[in-house]
Amino acid sequence: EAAAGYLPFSRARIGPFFQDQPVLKNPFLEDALLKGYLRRHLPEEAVFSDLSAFGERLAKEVDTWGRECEVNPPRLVHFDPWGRRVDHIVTSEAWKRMKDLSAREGLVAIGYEKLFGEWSRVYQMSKLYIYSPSSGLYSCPLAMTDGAAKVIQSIGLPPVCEEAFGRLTSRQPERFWTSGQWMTERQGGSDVGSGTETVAVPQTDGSYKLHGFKWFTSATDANMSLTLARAQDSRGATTPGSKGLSLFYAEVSRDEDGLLRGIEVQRLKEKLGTRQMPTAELLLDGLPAHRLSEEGRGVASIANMLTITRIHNSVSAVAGMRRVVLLARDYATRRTVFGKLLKDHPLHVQTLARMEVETRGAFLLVMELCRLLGREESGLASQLDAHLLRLLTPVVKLYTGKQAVAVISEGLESFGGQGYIEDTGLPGMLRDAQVLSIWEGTTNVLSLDVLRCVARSSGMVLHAYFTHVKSLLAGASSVSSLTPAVKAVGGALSELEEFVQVAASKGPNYLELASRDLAYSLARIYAGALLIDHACWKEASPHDTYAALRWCEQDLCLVVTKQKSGCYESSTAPLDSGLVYE
Ligand code: UCC
Ligand code: FAD
Repeated sequence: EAAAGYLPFSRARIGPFFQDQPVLKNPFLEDALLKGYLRRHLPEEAVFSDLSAFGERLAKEVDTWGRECEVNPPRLVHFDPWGRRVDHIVTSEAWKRMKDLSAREGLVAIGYEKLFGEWSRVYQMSKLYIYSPSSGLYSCPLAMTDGAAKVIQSIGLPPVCEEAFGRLTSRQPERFWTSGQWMTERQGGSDVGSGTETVAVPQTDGSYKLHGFKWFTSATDANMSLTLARAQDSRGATTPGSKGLSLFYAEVSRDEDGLLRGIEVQRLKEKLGTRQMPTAELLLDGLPAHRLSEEGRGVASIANMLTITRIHNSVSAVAGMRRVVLLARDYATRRTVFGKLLKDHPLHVQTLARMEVETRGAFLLVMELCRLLGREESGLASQLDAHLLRLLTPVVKLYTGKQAVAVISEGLESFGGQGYIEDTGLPGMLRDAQVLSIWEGTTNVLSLDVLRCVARSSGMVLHAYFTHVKSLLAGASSVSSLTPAVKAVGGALSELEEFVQVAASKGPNYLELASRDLAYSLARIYAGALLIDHACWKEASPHDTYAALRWCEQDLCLVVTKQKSGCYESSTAPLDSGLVYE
């Protein structure tokens, strides 16, 4: 061609080379650890065939809907053409299809049908795990829907929301409802007790009308919501603080004129990520509602919802990590640099392997939560299981939320410059991950929740933790290939036990400063034990052993490493403050 006068890049020619894009294959079939975990614990043909078929559909069809949700984000129409206030949140066709799909696939229902007994939650969450990164953030309303169903069920299906429960857990698209979770007000999303200004005015029929301003309400196209407010007494007075909060159920409905009953949508938030989903500011102006909790028991009553949504959050975090690893490893088979494919550059593959190890540890943590939840809901949970579920829920949420950002950020880099290009769909993954450590309790707030549950259980949750990790390690004592990992986890566990005893005598300020590192240590040690345990399974592969060994090379008990530098002592707080405000 050169002889014939061919000039590459001349005029309209843009060069002959085009980079292959990474291809999403069936996310169930591609996930060795997920399949292994299920083969070990839930080897039901029905589960495998359902997840295989769903995975195929995700790769072939649904993933593009997810992208469509991002490209066509929701918008708010305040007024109709004739000036009437309508407050319509207009969502994309793809977002609506996600709702139908979620119902048909039973993404909430599976957890309540309990066809697989104590393993039903593992099945449900496995399905959500492969769905989440393709869901266009529909995973968010599903989390809140599941959480609302759990609350309603746990308070004994009161008649006023029996119908709602049926809808939240329905597989029929035309019946299926989603729920919101309106807790955050302008004065505080973490400090709900002081921050809630919404008042509930009692009506003569026993119901209430809510007046207040909800500052963050996600997936606001929901059919109902659970929310917190202060019930007024007969003199119109309310009780301040957390003790004045009650839990309310409200339906989102329109009157004969098409106007929202008791709600004005002030605006939709402009967000770093989660743009696929509407997040609104709502003025509640006489919203009809029913009180579900005893007066003053609002926070304790919504805690069941928090447990479920925090587990969903963890599932989504690990799902994001898994997805970026799947795409990155595919890309490494297509991209050639310095004369060979990326997959043949050991340093690149080492980077991918480190992401894989992080993902595996996080995955087993999340599945452990689902296992414990399933046991609790089937009435099989021992006291130890119940303690573990309470302790691990904040630990796993906070740990995986942070890990997701780190792993997905590394994942983007593995595509080079293309990882930064908007219409590859990759940057959205990082944006969406960033929220996972903020909503449903920030990292610090959840670290303090760990202290709360330790204190409220008089240390029993930690006792359960130590007992269980030791039993996992005991099962591996005869497996020589795992000896270094078992030693590392065992050593870290002893250090942690010692730390807990010393810290308890130091008082609350010391514990507060240690709480975040404590939570990280709890997560790393437990994940190490789970990786070891999984590698001991008779059908485990050598890769499972390798993953356990690699995980356990890191500082597993960083609370002790940090303690040695004295950074939790009372003298540190003014030093930190001085440094920050210099
Ligand atoms: O962000 C939100 C939605 C986002 C969209 C959905 C995403 C879902 C994932 C999707 C993935 C893609 S909704 C807003 C979420 N907001 C939060 O998470 C609030 C964060 N703040 C906290 O968690 C605080 O620690 C508070 C609000 C719980 C603190 O409240 P109090 O009242 O000051 O705390 P107290 O006094 O310590 O606790 C009051 C009661 C106690 O019960 P009793 O009185 O029986 O001892 C506590 O034991 O509540 C109980 N309690 C709990 N129980 C408090 N926290 C818990 C808990 N986590 N589990 C069980
Ligand atoms: P703050 O509490 O002001 O936190 C600021 C900083 O202070 C954080 O770093 C935090 O860790 C730290 N901090 C707070 N307390 C302590 C403490 N005691 N010790 C040490 N550090 C502390 N809420 C809903 O109710 N419903 C929704 O649907 C919803 N959707 C959301 C969607 C998006 C996209 C986002 C971003 C938020 C959403 N939220 C929703 C709100 C979210 O739950 C809150 O933003 C979150 O809980 C944090 O509360 P805050 O914004 O008041 O932050």
